[in-house]
Amino acid sequence: MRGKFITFEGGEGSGKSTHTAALAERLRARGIDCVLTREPGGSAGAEIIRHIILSGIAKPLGVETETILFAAARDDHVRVTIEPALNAGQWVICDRFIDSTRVYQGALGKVDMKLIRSLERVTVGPNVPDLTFVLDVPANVGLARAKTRRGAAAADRFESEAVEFHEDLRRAFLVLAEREPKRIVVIDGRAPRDVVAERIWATVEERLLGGAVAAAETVAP
Ligand code: T5A
Repeated sequence: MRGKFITFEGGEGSGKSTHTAALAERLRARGIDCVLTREPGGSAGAEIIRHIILSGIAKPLGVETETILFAAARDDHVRVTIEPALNAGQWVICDRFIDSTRVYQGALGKVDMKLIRSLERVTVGPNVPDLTFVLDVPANVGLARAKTRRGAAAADRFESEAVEFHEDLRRAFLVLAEREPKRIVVIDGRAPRDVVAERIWATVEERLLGGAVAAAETVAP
């Protein structure tokens, strides 16, 4: 049986890396084989493109070119990592995916959504996420967390944008969630880590495991 595909979205420092890893660990503990991956990146070719984009060297080429670079990275990632895993019955947990392009390049970058949707059709095809979490935190909270985590390292291409840009990002993710409530679930990322993790797990149980894990845990000795 084909595996499930779960993506995590949200602003900088909203907790995506923390919670993709926590969910993968929890699924593995329940005997579900899963692949933990991220965008941009997640395959050898896509990691090279990640470096080009996040270093900022492609910024002078314009936002359309950056969008095409994200799409090229996604194409490699889907073909090499995501699709084979799903076809082999593994679950795939991905830190950022199509909604990041729709928000960063589409809503904020003003790239024509027709171009973005066309690129999605080519790169993603049928591999649309079964479930997407948007971790919602105020921009100042996320940026402060991201800054603490990176220590003395320089902010990347998008982290170094103004705080207003990050507030606009937050709103744009919430708009997407309103448009696709069947796929996208918003989680308040300000809550303590274990509370956020429990809310995510409860949603995965309800939406993708049909409550089966909860029932099994109730009867276990
Ligand atoms: N991008 C990406 C596009 O523009 N278009 C696209 O199509 C795609 C795919 C990727 C950049 O590329 C852009 C968006 C991004 O700007 P990245 O380096 O992968 O950049 O960085 P981000 O995805 O933004 O991830 P970050 O690493 O900044 O943040 P995370 O993963 O959301 O946060 P995380 O888990 O590392 O947590 C940050 C800190 O907060 C703590 C953690 O321990 C960590 O120290 N934390 C909490 N603290 C308190 N309470 C909680 N609940 C906490 N949860 C985590």
